[in-house]
Amino acid sequence: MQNGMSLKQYLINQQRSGMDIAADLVDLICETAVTCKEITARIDRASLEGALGVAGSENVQGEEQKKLDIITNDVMYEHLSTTGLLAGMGSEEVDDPMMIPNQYPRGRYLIYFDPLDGSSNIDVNISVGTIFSIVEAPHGTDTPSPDDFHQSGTEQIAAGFCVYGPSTTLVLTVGNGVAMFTLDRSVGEFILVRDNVQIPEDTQEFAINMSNQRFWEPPVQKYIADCLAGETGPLGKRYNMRWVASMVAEVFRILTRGGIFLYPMDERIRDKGGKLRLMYEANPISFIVEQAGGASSTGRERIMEVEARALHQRVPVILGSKNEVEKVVEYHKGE
Ligand code: P6P
Repeated sequence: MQNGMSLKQYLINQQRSGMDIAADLVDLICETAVTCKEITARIDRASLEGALGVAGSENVQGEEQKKLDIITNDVMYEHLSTTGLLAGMGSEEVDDPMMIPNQYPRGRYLIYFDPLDGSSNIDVNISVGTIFSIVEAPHGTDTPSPDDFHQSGTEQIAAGFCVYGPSTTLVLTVGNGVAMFTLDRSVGEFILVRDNVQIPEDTQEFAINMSNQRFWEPPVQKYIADCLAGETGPLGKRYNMRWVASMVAEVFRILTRGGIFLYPMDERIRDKGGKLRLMYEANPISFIVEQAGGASSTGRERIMEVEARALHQRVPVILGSKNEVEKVVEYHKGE
């Protein structure tokens, strides 16, 4: 570990610098990091233990669940339930909010998570990740109602994701910038590798699933067409494209070198509100992106201000380099 700062040391320093981070929140973030360490170990062994492939079930979205979707969800629920720090949990993989078993004490936070984002990539060995978002349970309850889980993105007090790639790296914000911690497997600690991460305000790289082009709304169709027009087009510059089909991998790249990620409204899923989920994908990622100087919008409103009405609510997502996101918002104003 040498001189590397651990995750807990970073959080203690945040407290010392005057950030209002309660001791039980520090503990919850550290315990969530422990689940990420177990998940990375399960992923490493998955092909050796017959844990790849489909589970034979569907999630609330009607999406086929992978065995690792279930395994990682159970890792997080079972570990975090015992901490005495939570009043409840919401997971992409479970239809209803999850309560804390009676044999364990309860705490004052709610956590939302996508335990394995990008799991369609797991069988082909492409980066996946865990996304989490933490809010205080409303009116201090430790027996939250389903409506108590409907918290807007601005209520978040911490958010993060762990990308399981060539390295296992945790990205975290507690509302005072964004930091990155790489797992040092030799000591089993997440070690600070970057602090005060800033997304470049401009970019020439977009990430979108082009195969859906014919289903997009006109503003996104026009924006992407203008990107593809290159130097002689309306945007006057050549664009590159990336699409990993794993949001955490796209966002990690954007945090590192800039870019814009779009999963826009699609005519096929308009009745569902979009593809990506607000509570445990769009909101936590938006908190991180905004804390890194970027922007995150549905195209028509700031994602973190979208009214939360359901645990598995879905939204269009356009996020990344601030000036590029603002361009796409302007295309929507012109519609
Ligand atoms: P598509 C993964 O399933 C996910 O939720 C995001 O991580 C990713 O950006 C998107 O869906 C990929 O969608 O249509 O390319 O499979």
